[in-house]
Amino acid sequence: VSLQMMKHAWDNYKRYAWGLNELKPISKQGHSSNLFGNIQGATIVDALDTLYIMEMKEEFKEAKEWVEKNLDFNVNAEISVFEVNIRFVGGLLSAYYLSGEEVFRKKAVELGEKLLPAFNTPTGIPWALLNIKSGIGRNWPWASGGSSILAEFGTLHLEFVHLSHLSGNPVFAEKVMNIRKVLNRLDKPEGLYPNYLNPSSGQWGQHHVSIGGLGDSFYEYLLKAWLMSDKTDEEGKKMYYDAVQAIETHLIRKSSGGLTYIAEWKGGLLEHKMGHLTCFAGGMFALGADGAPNDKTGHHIELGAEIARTCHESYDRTSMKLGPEAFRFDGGVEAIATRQNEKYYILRPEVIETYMYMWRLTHDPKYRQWGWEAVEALEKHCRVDGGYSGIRDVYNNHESHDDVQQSFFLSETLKYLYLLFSEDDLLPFEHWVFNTEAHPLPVLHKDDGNKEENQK
Ligand code: DMJ
Repeated sequence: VSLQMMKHAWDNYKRYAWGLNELKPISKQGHSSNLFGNIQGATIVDALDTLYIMEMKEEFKEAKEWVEKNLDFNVNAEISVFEVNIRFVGGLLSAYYLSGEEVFRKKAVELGEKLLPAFNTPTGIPWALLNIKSGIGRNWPWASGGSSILAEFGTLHLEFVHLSHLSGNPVFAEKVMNIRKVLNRLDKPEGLYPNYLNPSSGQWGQHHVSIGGLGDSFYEYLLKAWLMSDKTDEEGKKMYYDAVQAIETHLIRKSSGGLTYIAEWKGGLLEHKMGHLTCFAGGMFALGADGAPNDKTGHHIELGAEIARTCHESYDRTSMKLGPEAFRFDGGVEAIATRQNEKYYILRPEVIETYMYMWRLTHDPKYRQWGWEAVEALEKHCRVDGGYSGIRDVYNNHESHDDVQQSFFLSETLKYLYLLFSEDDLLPFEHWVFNTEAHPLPVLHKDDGNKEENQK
C-alpha cells in the first residue's frame, strides 16, 4: 500500500511541480518554501532513497537524471543550514550509499563545502541561516538572545562524519566535534540542554528545554552518532544516556489517566504539552535500550512503548484518527489539542516512525495495527486527486486541506510505513542508522574501512 501511496505522491509531484521544492496538491502547482532559498528540487532529493528502496526503478532513474542536470548550488540564496543538511545532504548521501552512483557523492560533498562558512562564528557553533553565495550567516530573528537552535546545530553530526569519510577531508567531522566540545564545557541546568545557545558568547539563551521542536533531533543524533560509529563514540554515548536521565527526572510525567508524556521545561516550570514532533522519542528510547547503563534495557523499551501508546491516543482521540501538532495534559484533558492553532496535521512522520522502531524491536503486532489505522486515515482524509495534503483541524468532521505535500511525507512518512510492513532484513539496524529525515546512512564498522562491506 505504501508503494501505491508513494506512486500517487510522486506522480503528482512530477506532473504539477517537477523540479520545484514541493507540490501544492489542491491547486496543482509548485510550492516554494523559503527554508531552501533558491535551491530547487527538495522533493526529488528527499525521495531518492525511498524510490530506491521501494524498487521504483524508472522513477529513481528520472530523479537521478534531474540531479545530474539540474541540481545547482551555485545560487544566491539564504538557506536554513539544518533543513538543507538533513534533506539535501542526507538525501544525497543515502542515494549514494544505496546506489553507488558517483554523482550523489559529488553533489553531497559540494553542498557540504557550501555549508562550511556557517561555522565561522567565535565559538564555531554554526549560524541557523546562511547565504551560500556570500557565505554570510545569521540567526533566526525570533530566537532568544540572538541564539542558534539546539536541534539545528545539533543535527549535523551524522551527515558531516560521512562527508569526511567520503571526501577524505577531515574538516567536516572537526566542525561537528567542536560543537560537542562547546556543549561539554557549559554548565547545564539540572543536566538539561536549553534550546538556545548564542554562537558569539557561547552562553545559553532562555532556559527552555524541549524534546520536541527546537530540541528533538539533537538527542537523536547523540545516540545515532554512537550507533553509527559501531559503538566506538563513547562521548556521544555518555552525552545521550546522561541527557535521557535528566529528561526522565525533569520532563517525563504520567497523567492521571495513566498516559506517559514528555512535557516542556521553561526555567524550571513544566508546560504539560507534548508536540507531535516529540513522538519520535518513543522510537529513540527503544533504539537506545540495548546500550542503556545499569541494566535499564527493559526500562527504556518500556518507556518507548509508553510514548508510542500516548501518541497513538493522540491520534485516536481525534475525529480523523490523525494526530494534532501538539496535545495537552492540563485543564481536564489528556492527549488532546485545546488550542485552535495546534489542531493541524501536516503529514508528519514521528508517530509512524516510533511504531516502526517498536515493531522491529518488540514484534508486538499492535504497532502494525496502529500503522494500518494511520494508512486508512491518510487515505481517507489526506489523499486528494493531486497528491496528499495536510489538514487544518483533525477534530473536525470535514477536511480543510492546507494544500502542501511536504517533502518529508515522501522521505519519512511513506518510508517508515513501508519498513513497518517489511521484513527486518530490509535496512537492518546493525548496518544502518536513519538520519532525522529518514535517510539511511551506513554504520562505519570498525573492522573494515571498506565501503562495500558497509553496504550490506
Ligand atoms: C522533518 O524534516 C524531520 O523529521 C525533522 O527532524 C523534524 N521535522 C520534519 C518532520 O516532521
